[in-house]
Amino acid sequence: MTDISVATAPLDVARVRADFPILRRTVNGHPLVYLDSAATSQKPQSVLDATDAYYQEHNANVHRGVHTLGNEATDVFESARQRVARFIDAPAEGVVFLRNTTEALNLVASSYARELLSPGDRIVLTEMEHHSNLVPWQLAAERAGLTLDFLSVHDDGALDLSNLDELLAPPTKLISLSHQSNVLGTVAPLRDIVAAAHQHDVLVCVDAAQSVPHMPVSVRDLDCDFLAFSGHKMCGPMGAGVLWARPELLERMPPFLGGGSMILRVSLERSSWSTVPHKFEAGTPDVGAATGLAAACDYLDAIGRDRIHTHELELTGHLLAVLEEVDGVEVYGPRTLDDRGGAVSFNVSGVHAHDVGTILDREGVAVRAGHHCCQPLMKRLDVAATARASVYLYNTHEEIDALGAALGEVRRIFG
Ligand code: 7TS
Repeated sequence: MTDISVATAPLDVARVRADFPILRRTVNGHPLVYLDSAATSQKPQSVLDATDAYYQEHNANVHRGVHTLGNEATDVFESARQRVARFIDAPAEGVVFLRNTTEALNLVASSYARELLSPGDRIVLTEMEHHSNLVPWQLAAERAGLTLDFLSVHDDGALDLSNLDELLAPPTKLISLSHQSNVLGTVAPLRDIVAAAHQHDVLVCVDAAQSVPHMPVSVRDLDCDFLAFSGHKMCGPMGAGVLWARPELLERMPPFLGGGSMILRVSLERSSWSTVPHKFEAGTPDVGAATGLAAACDYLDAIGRDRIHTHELELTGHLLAVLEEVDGVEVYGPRTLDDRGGAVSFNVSGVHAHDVGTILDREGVAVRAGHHCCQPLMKRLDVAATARASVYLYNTHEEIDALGAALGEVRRIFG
């Protein structure tokens, strides 16, 4: 298993920051304060180097060559698969390389829900899902005659589990939910939900886009059936996403895309499929991105995910305190650190979130503003949009103070 042992010394942020070239730049005459890692993280030099080294030293297409480079590229790609599996403490044959979380969830919705479920079967989601964990299920439901139902969200941002057993009863076949909300930061009590779901023979699909980068996540421990995440949110390059699924489920699922690399035999009339997980990897994969993702796993584990998580919670506590001090700021989501991570949404009264984001940018502070691909959650919160600050291992307490000062500027401009 990967080194996710309990961290002892605090994280050395200055050393971490030195690993990220982009953090040296300025924005609008100010040092960059990057508080948008929930959208995508920045990349350390070791990840950039690993991707470069792949192209400079090994580049060839995979799974087809008899030549040396082809074999090296295949080794690099397959060892990246092993590395990612270790990172999430899961069997490697369940790791499918895709582009991102969105593609991974579409694969489950298309090849499992649409193909293997029956009309009338139910899928349960929550009110706080990213569109990536909602729209694919809507498409599958429409095409296969499935129904959707939803866990709701309490005013404090926690999931309302009071009717969980009712929702997991027949005809429910699968529940899919985010481990950590990208808007509210809420962390779902997944172990309890998985245990309850399995008692009802309901499969669990976890959208781990906002958890795998930030805390130790063990598939074996969670005991989930599907887990999706994006390499670009965990210091890896864009273009490498992961679906982990129980291999026996992947065996039963028909292919998602057809083409090269995913077949065993092809005649003009019909084809048979390659083994799992290759059956789901049609066409030339992004080997460079997979290599970078493996380097990102090394990078995060060398620091220690417990240590990263602790650092982020300290920053989040500071962030919540700073936001509370600014006049007219409303924070959405849990106020305590017990069940939350470092994505914090807020609004400044009387100021549109986009204006907040634009003024913060003038001060060099990057936050996201909008509906965060969670329009149903915006409706639940009764807001059109929010501003969102999200922290990662390279952020400092001084940067949180810089956000506070820049919000003071927002207040000054809008009186
Ligand atoms: N699920 C969650 C919980 C997410 O936060 C995101 C991206 C996705 C799925 C989709 O990830 P992708 O890599 O396939 O695009 N979230 C955000 C965000 O909060 N701001 O920009 C992207």
